[in-house]
Amino acid sequence: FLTSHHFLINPFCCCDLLNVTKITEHGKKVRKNWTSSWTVLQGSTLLFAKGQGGGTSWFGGGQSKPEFTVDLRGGSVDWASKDKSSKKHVIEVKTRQGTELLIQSENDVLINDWYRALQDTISTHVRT
Ligand code: I3S
Repeated sequence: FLTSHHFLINPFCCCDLLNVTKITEHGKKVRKNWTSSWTVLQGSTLLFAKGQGGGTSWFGGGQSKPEFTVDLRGGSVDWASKDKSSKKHVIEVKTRQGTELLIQSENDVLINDWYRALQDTISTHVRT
């Protein structure tokens, strides 16, 4: 759901509440800060919007501007190694811009779907 200048998250799209943290920004390590974020994949862009507790208010509130977006083109996606996090089901996303993110959910079916979707996106957009 796009306007000319901003990505907006359509409340009726399929997005999932996932645990997300940056671990590296512009190639520099940053302190982990796990937050619960609505996560959406739009084309080759991954968008995150802050989760608001119950979710009902968020859905009732119309569109929400994303907290941050990540361009997946030229990036990579992998399962995070044990030293990156003690949590289960952690995906590590690396962008060409030098950002590294961890994405996690306790729901292994959900996280496997996300892993596949991210892999597909990266391989589809690899040459663009
Ligand atoms: O990789 P780390 O530093 O062990 O990550 C843990 C910390 O960020 C911790 O917060 P503080 O050390 O800032 O209090 C978090 O609460 C943990 O969740 C982090 O580790 P996991 O293994 O959950 O990603």
